[in-house]
Amino acid sequence: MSLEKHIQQMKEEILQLKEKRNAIILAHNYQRPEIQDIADVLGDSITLSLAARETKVDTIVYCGVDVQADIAKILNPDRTVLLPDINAKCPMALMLYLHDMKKTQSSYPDCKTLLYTNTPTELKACGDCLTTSANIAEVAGKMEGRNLIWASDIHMADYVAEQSGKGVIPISQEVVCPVHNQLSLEDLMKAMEKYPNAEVLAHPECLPEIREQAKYLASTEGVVKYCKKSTAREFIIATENGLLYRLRNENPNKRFYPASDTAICTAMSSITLERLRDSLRDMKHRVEIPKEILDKARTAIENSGW
Ligand code: CIZ
Ligand code: SF4
Repeated sequence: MSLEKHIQQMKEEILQLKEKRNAIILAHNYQRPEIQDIADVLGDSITLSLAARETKVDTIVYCGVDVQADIAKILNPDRTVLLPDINAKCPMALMLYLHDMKKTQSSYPDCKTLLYTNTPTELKACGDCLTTSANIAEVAGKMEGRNLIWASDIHMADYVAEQSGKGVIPISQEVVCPVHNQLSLEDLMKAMEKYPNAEVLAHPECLPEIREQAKYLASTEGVVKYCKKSTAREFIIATENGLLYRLRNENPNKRFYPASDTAICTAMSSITLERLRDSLRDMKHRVEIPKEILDKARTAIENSGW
């Protein structure tokens, strides 16, 4: 069977199973093109979380990483939430430990704790608010106090400080997103030389020297909006390369180039059509969160005004 035929057959099976299970498919902007094509909703973690909260279907299939699928379950605990690959674990979230967070909280008892979406759920249950790169100014700005404890990426800690005007105390200096952290200035410079008219857009998880070159820093959803509105014709995108597919699809008259060919998140791309089909067929892998953790993590999300 040709590859196209195989993909077509997989998609048909998924659509039939989706109907049978009364399901919705949510896909993150970093997903593979074929997953983006079959999704009912495509977006960043906040867009997908809001869609998960609103939906009335029986089953939510979350094509993203584990800690994001957990948010869907937290916001809509009565629905079945499926993660097609049990190993789709965000490597950055795996670098965050509860004991580091608790230690920082006891050193700074007057500071509130802000967490990024991609943090383990047990940490969310012990924090005050939750943010994603799209709503940092809003969430951090509203939090009490001049200083905040920050549970996530150290490069994003700078961005939180810039956006909120507050002091930011990271729970660990070791935490980075390996995908954005390996985006080098050398690769970006090569792309800039090759495409001198292109505007550079970067995700706040990038290194400071990459962020300095960027005309605009934003979440994936922020980059999508910017490119739609901009009169520029060419863009160099410094984030996970899955986003390029959506940008090219939605802006057929503009050109998009990756800042690096190696910016691929293995956790995000581990979700394939086969795994999505198997997930709907076998109702796996169900996201289950102990009630006490779920309720506390939901309070942190509600405090954030999402
Ligand atoms: O919030 C998200 O979805 C992440 C992790 C990336 C982004 O900027 O969209
Ligand atoms: Fe985690 Fe980075 Fe992959 Fe996003 S791109 S899921 S933050 S490792």
